[in-house]
Amino acid sequence: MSETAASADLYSAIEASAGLLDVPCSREKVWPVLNAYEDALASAVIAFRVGTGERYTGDLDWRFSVPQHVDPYAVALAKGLTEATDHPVGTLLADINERCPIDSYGIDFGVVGGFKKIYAFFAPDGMQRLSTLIDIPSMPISLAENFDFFARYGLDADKVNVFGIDYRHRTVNLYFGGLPAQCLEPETITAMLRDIGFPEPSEQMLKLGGQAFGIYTTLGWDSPEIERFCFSVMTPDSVSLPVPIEPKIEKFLDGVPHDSADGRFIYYAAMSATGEENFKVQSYYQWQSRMQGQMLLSDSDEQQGKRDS
Ligand code: GPP
Ligand code: MG
Repeated sequence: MSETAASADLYSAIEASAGLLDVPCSREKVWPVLNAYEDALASAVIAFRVGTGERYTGDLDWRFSVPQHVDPYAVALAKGLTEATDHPVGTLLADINERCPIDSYGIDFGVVGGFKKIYAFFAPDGMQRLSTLIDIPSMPISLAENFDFFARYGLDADKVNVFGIDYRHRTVNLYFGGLPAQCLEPETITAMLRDIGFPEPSEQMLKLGGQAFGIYTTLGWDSPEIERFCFSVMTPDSVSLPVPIEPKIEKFLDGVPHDSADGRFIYYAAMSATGEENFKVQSYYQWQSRMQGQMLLSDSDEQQGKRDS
C-alpha cells in the first residue's frame, strides 16, 4: 500500500486518538480506507467523533471530505471497503446524484468497524427539499411517511444541507440547516419529540437544542418511525456550551491532536425512540474555511455560546 505524507500523518493521529480511548486501532482496518481516498486527504476537512452511551462506545469514528468528481461509493466497492448489495441502500447515492447537485462528499469510518457511511453535502444555495428526496425511488418510504411531521415545523422547505447514508445500519441521516427560529424554542422541541413518539427531553437537551445550528433525524427502510433525533451545536470551546460537557468527552478533547489553529467543535445532543440521550463531539483534525459556508454557520453562531453564558 502506498503511503503519502498526508495519510501517514493522519494514520499516526488516528492511532493516538484511539489509544486515548483504549480503542484498538489496526492498520488493516484503517489503511484501506485512507488508501482508497488518499488523493483527497491533503485538502480534506478531517474530523473525528466520540460519543457517550452504548452505541458510541468501543469504536472511534473519523471522517473526511472527498471532492465532487470522485464517486465515493464506487471507490468503496472497488476497494472492497463495503460489499455490493441488492438492498436499495446500494443505489441510493447514485439516485440522489442524478437528481440533486452534490457539492462534495464525506467518508465516515471507525478505527474498529472500518468503512461506515457516506455523506452528500449540498451547496448552501442548493439545499434540497424534502419532497425532492422523497421522490427518489431507493429512498426509505419512512421519509414520505413522516412528511407531515417535518412540514408542521417548516422543515419541508429547501433545508436539507447534508444527507448521510449508513451502509452498515441501513439507515439515512437527514440534516436540516437554516432552521426556523421557532424550531429551537423549548416548547417546540418538546412538541416535536412528542409528535414522533419520543419521551420528554431532559433540561440539558432543551438547552443545547436552543443553540443548535442544525437538526438531524435518522430513518431506515425497516420501520416507519424516526429512529433518532439530534441537535448540532457549534462551539469555540467547552466552557461556551450551555451545559457541562460530558467528562469522557472533555478528557478525550484534552488529549487528542487537533487543528491547533482552531479548537472549535460540534457538540451533538441526540435522543433515540427509547428516550436514551447521547452526547457526541466532533472535533477537527484539519479544518478548511470553506466549511463555514457549507454548514451555514455565521460568526455569530459560534459566538452565541459566549454571549449567552
Ligand atoms: C454528523 O453525524 C456528521 C456529519 C454531518 C458529517 C461530518 C463530515 C465531515 C467530513 C467533517 P454523524 O455521522 O456523526 O451521526 P451518527 O453517527 O450519530 O449517525
Ligand atoms: Mg477503518
